Amino acid sequence: MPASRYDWTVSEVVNLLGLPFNDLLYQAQCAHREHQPANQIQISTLLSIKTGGCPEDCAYCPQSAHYSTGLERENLLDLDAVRIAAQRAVQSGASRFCMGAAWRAPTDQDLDAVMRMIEIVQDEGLETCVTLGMLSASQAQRLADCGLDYYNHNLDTSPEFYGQIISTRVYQDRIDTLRHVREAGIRVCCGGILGMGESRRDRAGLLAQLAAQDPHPESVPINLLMRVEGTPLGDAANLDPLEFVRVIAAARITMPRSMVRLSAGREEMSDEMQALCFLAGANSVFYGETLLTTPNPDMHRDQALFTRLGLDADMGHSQPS
Ligand code: SAM
Ligand code: DTB
Ligand code: SF4
Repeated sequence: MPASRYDWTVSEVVNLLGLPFNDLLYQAQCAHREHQPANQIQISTLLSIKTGGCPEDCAYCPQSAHYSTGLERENLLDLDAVRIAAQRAVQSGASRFCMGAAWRAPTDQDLDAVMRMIEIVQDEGLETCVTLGMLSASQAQRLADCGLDYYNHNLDTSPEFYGQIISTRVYQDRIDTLRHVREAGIRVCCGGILGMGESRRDRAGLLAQLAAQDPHPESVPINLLMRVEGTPLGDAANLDPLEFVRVIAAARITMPRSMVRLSAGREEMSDEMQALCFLAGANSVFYGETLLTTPNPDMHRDQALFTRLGLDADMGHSQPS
């Protein structure tokens, strides 16, 4: 088994993305079968524990206080609401429960509250993941001590395109948070967003940054932009669906041992496009009718898709008869 590489150059990834589609998918499928179970997908659910009113200006985000998106701002959820959502996630067959907060960075007090939520989710037997914004080394250590399994923090795009999307924090802040999380011994969930008007080279640049992390992030969420009216990217141009599939394939080839998650944007994808993404090496999805604030496919549609594709989605009750 070849060792994982951490030295992918942007040009090499551009070349991968430019391969004839069949050659690229063949290479990705070979990497997938060498390093991953061929027909299994992992299921995560999301819960927004603190919605809206975020001080950051991420141009894609409906939760930024800089834009009028009509989203109702909510305070931190109470513990009962978290317990009920976690129990629902168990019933739906999810293995991981990810809680997201619209913060630039949590205060130490915020962290106390989130740690109680993590314990509740652990009690339901789920893997835990949180995404709370930037973390200091000591905050990451506190989360590790409470047994958090994963921290999600995305690089979002290439270092070159980043400045056109976010001005309130820099790329290096993200790299620093990822280092704090890794050094605390928490597994890393880190990916990005496609369809924000970036070039192919930017998409390659994002993958090269992700694949430069040693070890690679255990989970790599690839989001297709959810265009939300009122955000600067509310009317971004469509991304060619086959280009999205190419990026999934290149993620699989460059990070063969990672879980590659088909994340935001599945609502707009046809079943056939999702099938191509699974063929290209995606082996995880967000499941449940909402992401954080925007819609996700109906659970029955997803179950039917997994059944049609013979994917073992670890959902107990949804296997084909
Ligand atoms: N506030 C924290 C932060 O940004 O680090 C955590 C929550 S934030 C909503 C988590 C991630 O969701 C972002 O990094 C971004 O990649 C993704 N995201 C947000 N809005 C999105 C959209 N409209 N379409 C696709 N992905 C989006
Ligand atoms: C990730 O990469 N995608 C998820 C999760 N990590 C936190 C969030 C997607 C959010 C899409 C926009 C929304 O629903 O507000
Ligand atoms: Fe805030 Fe996160 Fe949205 Fe950026 S992505 S505006 S940090 S909630």
